[in-house]
Amino acid sequence: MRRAVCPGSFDPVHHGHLDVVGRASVLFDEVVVAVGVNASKSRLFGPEERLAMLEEACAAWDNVRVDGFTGLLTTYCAENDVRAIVKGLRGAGDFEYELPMAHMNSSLTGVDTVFVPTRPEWSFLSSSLVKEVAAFGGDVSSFVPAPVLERLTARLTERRA
Ligand code: COD
Repeated sequence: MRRAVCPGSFDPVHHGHLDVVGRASVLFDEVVVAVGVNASKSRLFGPEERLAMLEEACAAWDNVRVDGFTGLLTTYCAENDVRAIVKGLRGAGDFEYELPMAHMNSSLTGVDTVFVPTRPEWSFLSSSLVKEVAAFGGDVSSFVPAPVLERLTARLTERRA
């Protein structure tokens, strides 16, 4: 069984993330979308909410499941027999950011990272931009699944109240 992990904060999940998950599901027998903590980012949604949004968004793929993790990604990979970490690369900036993490993860436990180029149509997309645009009333409906849009709108309305 070739099991891979697509890790991220997914705060919230958007179509760029999902495109990478779908392509990973073709390359590997099983894909775990692992919701972790990026200590350098502030969050809009709690872990349970991010998991719920991903479960809904990934339901159509038979070989994709969603899980949460805390601590090191490499520990999660070792404990769950994960052979590869799959990451999407939007451009040179992502490569500069991701390469040291890939080397660090490999040097810790030997787990390899597979990079896939993001689709051009999603290459500008990030959860941070989606949140910023939505917070100022911009239309982000083409960037996130409909249930995510609903939760995002509700959360931002709560925050404004
Ligand atoms: N199109 C396609 N793919 C995309 C796009 C896009 N537009 N945007 C992002 N992605 C992909 C990238 O591969 C990205 O890595 C992934 O989706 C997740 O993105 P985010 O922004 O949700 O997630 P991050 O970068 O905040 O997640 C970072 C982790 C939580 C994976 C990382 O911090 C981590 O591994 N933390 C655990 C602690 C750890 O092990 N630290 C040591 C690292 S060496």
